[in-house]
Parts: sequence; structure tokens; C-alpha cells
Amino acid sequence: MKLKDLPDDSPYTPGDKACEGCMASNIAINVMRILGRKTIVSVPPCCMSVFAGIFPAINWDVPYFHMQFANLASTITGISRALKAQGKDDVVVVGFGGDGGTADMGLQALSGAAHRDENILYICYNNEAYENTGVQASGSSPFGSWSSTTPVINGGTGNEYFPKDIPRILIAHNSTYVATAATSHIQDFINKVEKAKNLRGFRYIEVLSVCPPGWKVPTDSGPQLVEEAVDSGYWLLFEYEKGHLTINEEPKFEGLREFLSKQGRFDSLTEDQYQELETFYKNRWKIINNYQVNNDS
Ligand SMILES: Cc1ncc(C[n+]2csc(CCOP(=O)(O)OP(=O)(O)O)c2C)c(N)n1
Ligand SMILES: [Mg+2]
Repeated sequence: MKLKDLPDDSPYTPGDKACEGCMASNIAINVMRILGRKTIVSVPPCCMSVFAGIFPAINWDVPYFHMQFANLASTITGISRALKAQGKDDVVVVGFGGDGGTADMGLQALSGAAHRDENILYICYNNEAYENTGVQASGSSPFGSWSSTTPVINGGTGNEYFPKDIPRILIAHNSTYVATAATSHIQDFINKVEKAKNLRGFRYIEVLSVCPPGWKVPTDSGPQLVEEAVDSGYWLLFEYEKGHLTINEEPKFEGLREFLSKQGRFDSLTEDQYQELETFYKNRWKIINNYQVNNDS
């Protein structure tokens, strides 16, 4: 599907209660424009479950289940299996999870579903912290970043840990489809959601999601920051399908310092921390690039 053919209708209706400039809201609208109305949705506790409201003032215009933190993947597995028992194969069962719910609290259920190759689509909107409850660091938060649990006051240095690589963990499960996406590369984003919609088995897409209050950035800076994240190698774009990994956009490795310096959460970054970050992103790229190089060997 080309961008110009994207239907205006979204089963996630606009006009939610998300913060100004929230990218998660935009991701929900656009993913649902592609998935369409034969879709069942589940969302665990996270910003998205809050800003979409509660019944009857809710933005989901398709069947929707709000579940507990740890069991998004098992919830959508149950729905998917119930549909199978009814002989229905044309309904997409999708879960939208935040990075905290995905990389930390829901990881066990996610791993189980990936291992069993359950027929589900899991979209992780990664805003790199537990934003909804006041910006606590998650397993996806970047090294050196401020959060309310990794303070930079009183000699603190921000987050001491590097983010978990959930796509790579799921590739190691030999999952049916694992991809990363960015709203700046919208055709690539559409292609991936459409592909995932039409495949059967375990499908996972992780999308970078700028959170202006959590990242301490202006509310209109999200689209530009995502582009810079891809250019600088901070956010890689690739997809893994049937044992093959494809890199969709080679990072230019330009502008990492500028990208970080635009975000208040990195205000206290030292030069040593910056060097560590740069090395981390370059090494991660080498690992992913090797997956592609080794495809046919
Ligand atoms: C078991 C449990 N612990 C804690 C909470 C409180 N809680 C609700 S939303 C949330 C943050 C979720 O973070 P993430 O999954 O990254 O989504 P985001 O808020 O960033 O959109 C937390 C900690 C909860 N609902 N349930
Ligand atoms: Mg989050």
C-alpha cells in the first residue's frame, strides 16, 4: 500500500487525551489505518491505555481489551486461539505495548508467545521509559539518560545501563516476523505493518516513539528527532522474516551528538558517556549488519 492509498478511516479515532506531540497516539492512528476494522486490540497499563480513555468515551472503535501489565502477549494469544477454535482466520489480533510492558514486565509472556509462534501481532511503541507514571527508567532507556529513577542531581550520572535489544531477543526465538520502524520512514512503516497484517504466526514491530515530557523536548520536535535517530544510527531500521534479515536503511552515522544534545534528558551527559554511547550504537549496527551478511552462509 502506498502512502497516498492509506485510508482516512482509522479504527483508532483521533482526538484522544495524549500529551501534545505524543508520538504513540500518532502510531496508534496510523497502524490502525492499515490494519482496518477486522481487528481486535489489547493494551496493558501504559500511556496508550490512559489517553485512549475508558468506555464509552474511548478511541478504539473495534473490540478492545485492557489487560494487566505482565500479560499482554498471553491475552492476545488467548483471543487468537479462541478465534481459531471458531474457525476464523481473517481477524488481526494486535497488542500495543509500551517499552516497560514489553522489555521488562511482559517479557516472559512475550517470549512464550514467540517461542510457540502464536498467531499474534505485537506492536511495541518504544518511548524509552515508564512515561505514564512519571518517567521511570525501563529496560529500554538509553545509557546516560535522565529519568526520575536515574537522577542526575547529587552526583548522579543518569541511567547506568544500556537498553535491552528486544528485536534481537525475538530474532533469537526464530520468530516469524520481527521488525523495527520509524514514523520518519513512513513508506517503510506502512510496508512493515501491512506485511505483518498479512502474515500468520508471531509478528513483532517496534516503533520509536518520542515522548516530549519524558525526553524533555519541545512538543513539535518528534518527527525531526526520529529522522535524526535513524540517520545517526541511534535507531536501526531492519526486518527479519523467515530466517532472513534485511536492513531497510543504512545509518549515515551522522549527527548523534546533535541528536542527543537536543534532548533535555541527556543534559548531564559527560564526554566519556558520549563516547560509550557512540561505541554502543556502532557495535549494535555491526552485529545487525552481520546478520544480513550471514543470511545465506
Ligand atoms: C503490576 C503493575 N505495576 C505498575 C503499574 C503502574 N504503571 C502503570 S502504566 C506504567 C508505565 C508503563 O510504561 P511503558 O510500558 O513504557 O508505557 P508508557 O507509559 O511509557 O507508555 C506503570 C509503571 C501497573 N499498572 N501494574
Ligand atoms: Mg514507555
